[in-house]
Amino acid sequence: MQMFEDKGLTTSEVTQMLQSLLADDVGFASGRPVASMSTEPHSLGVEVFSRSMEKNAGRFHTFAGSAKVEREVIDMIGDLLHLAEPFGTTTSGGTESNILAMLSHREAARKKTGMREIIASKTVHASVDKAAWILGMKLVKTEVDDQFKAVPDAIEHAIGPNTVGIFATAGTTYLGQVDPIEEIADTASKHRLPLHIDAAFGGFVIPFLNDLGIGHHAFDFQVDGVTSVSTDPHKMGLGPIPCGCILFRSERHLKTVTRQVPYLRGASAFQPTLLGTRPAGSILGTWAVMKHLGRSGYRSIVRQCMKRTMNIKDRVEPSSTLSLAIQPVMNILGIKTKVVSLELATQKMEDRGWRIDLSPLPPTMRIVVMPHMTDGTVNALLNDLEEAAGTVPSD
Ligand code: 0PR
Repeated sequence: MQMFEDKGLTTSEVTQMLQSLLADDVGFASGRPVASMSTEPHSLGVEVFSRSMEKNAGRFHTFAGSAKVEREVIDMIGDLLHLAEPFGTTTSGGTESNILAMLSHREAARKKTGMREIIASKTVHASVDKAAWILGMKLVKTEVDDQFKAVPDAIEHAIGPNTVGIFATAGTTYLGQVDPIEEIADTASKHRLPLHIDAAFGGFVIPFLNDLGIGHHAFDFQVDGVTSVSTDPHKMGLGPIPCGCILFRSERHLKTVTRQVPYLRGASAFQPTLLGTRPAGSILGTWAVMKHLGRSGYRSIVRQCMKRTMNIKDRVEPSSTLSLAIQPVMNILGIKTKVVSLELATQKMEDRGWRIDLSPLPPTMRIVVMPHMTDGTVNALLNDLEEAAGTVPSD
């Protein structure tokens, strides 16, 4: 059988085939993905996106209305992250944002010769390694403390003649930890280095934790010395995939990542993104979701996720077979096993249909309490976790 046949199939044949192929997907509605940082996008965003499929955000000269909407998304996120006049762009997600941030560090230090270096703690997301690899730069990784936070002194100590920038994280992938941004920013300012904050996950969580009095984290443009911040509407922003965003404090930084496309006109001619053709629909969907939910909508979503996070904590802490790596800072938990190996417990959970990550730093099962996790899911998850962690292997 040819893979790409000459004669096309009917729409209903195609739909049926696709349905059977997709039977292996574990959708959010099942409640089973419990380590994902994305979730079921808000229905309004899905509706807007599905009506905007033809719109190309790489062609803002043609889609000038979509360009205005992107501007409003940037301005809303700027407002959320304490930057009155943001310079930035939406992106395809946290990876592209980190590549752009590192590119801006490299380009701002063009005069430096030799292998340019970026400093970040070892809890930085894998996309930062990818960025250094792509950009031909060296990522110098520093130690973390016993709470898995970056150590400012270690960062300062790692600064050398080839250092061109620093990365820190607000909401680490591993444990949802927030690095000591203020102290790192002091170091960055002292050494006149740009500082990027990866708030891919935390950007749509921390401001609301602060509002709710659950956290007190200064992590964004409120902190002098922070030069760029990235956050992803397609994670806790409930926007449709793909939608990330990076903001720079000054136009100078945005310019360093902007290229001219000579054959395009007007708004399309200057592109600060890695991608050319890119969906405007997910940007429009994100705009709609942000407008519809408002800050109060996100606050209640974060409150709900934190309530469920604390329910998990309250059951894990007294357990004789499970323990927590750290006290949860946001809606992410790292769970350790006391009796059976982590690998075995994780495998047992996978066998039961759960989609859990085995996280290396520290070795834990990683749970992200996203809005698609209901009280029922949390309860079922914990029942299975207790069982999976409670049986000693008989060998
Ligand atoms: N920065 C941080 C702090 C992140 O956690 C992530 C994604 C990124 C950047 C990259 O974002 P994009 O994926 O949008 O490019 N973190 C998780 C990841 O490593 C998200 C995740 C984790 C998704 C587990 C699914 C999953 O099962 O992909």
